[in-house]
Amino acid sequence: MLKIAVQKSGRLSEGSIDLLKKCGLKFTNGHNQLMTPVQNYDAQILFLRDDDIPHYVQDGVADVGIIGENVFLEHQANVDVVKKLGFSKCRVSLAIPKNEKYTGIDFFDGKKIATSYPHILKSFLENHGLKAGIHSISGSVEIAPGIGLADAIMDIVSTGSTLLSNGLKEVETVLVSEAILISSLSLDDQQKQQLEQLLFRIEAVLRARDFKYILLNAPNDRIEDIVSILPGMKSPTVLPLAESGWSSIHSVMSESKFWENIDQLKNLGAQGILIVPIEKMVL
Ligand code: PRT
Ligand code: ZN
Repeated sequence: MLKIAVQKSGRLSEGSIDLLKKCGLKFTNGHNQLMTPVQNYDAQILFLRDDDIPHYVQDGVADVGIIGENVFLEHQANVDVVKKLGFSKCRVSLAIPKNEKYTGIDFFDGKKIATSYPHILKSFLENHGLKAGIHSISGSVEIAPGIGLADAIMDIVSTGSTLLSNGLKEVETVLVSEAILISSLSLDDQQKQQLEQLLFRIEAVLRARDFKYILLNAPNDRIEDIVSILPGMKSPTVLPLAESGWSSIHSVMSESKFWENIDQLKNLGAQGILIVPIEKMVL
């Protein structure tokens, strides 16, 4: 039995539940529940506050969990980081009032900085040989300079609009973060095997997110040139069309690579180009 902890409600919930469901786990979403069984797998989903997950996994209340890297680094629990999951991306940054002149990192020496991440801030300051006062507050960090509580803040930034609307500017990125899968150090053999299975499925889902299935039609005398820029999983599939002299070419490539190569494909005579999402991808 594998107990999987996810955030009950917040910015990680949807991505975590979506990922587990795409891995084939069937369960009901836990709006009013703390725990739900997985109907088709020997596992339970625990719905918790994200801050509690690192220590629950360390203490064996849960066996694995999905949290932000920022929360993992702040809580310093003794757990394994198994995999970066590619969603809930953000950065933890230092910000100062927008009218202040930023003179570089020494700006923070002797200043007061408000944050919900005192450990991360402490080690950042130590690494840079800076001495600053740390005001640890649990929410609405961005209002601290405006009410005279601090000279600067360190907080999560995603689009930057919260900083902007509070008259602040981002001046240093302390770390970049995304959702990660963590696991307990004391899994039994069966749980280790289950984690391997889960990881195999997660990797198939994540790989599929980056790649697209591409279908296009091409004149037969251009197949070689087109195939040379379409990598495919092994090599592209080429099938004859009903119209003689033409073929359909099928391939798999990353979406960004596709956009880089689209003009070249068209110049080589590719027509009727279709880009289709891939559900799972196993190598
Ligand atoms: O209740 P619980 O303790 O479980 O949740 P929480 O309130 O502590 O966390 P939550 O749900 O806000 O965030 C969970 C995780 O999502 C964080 O630990 C990050 O890893 C990640 N994440 C990604 C974010 C953001 N993006 C984000 N934008 N966490 C918070 N924010 C905040 C940010 O602090 C700012 O105040 O959203 C606000 C808007 O950001 P901008 O820059 O887009 O304006
Ligand atoms: Zn939290």
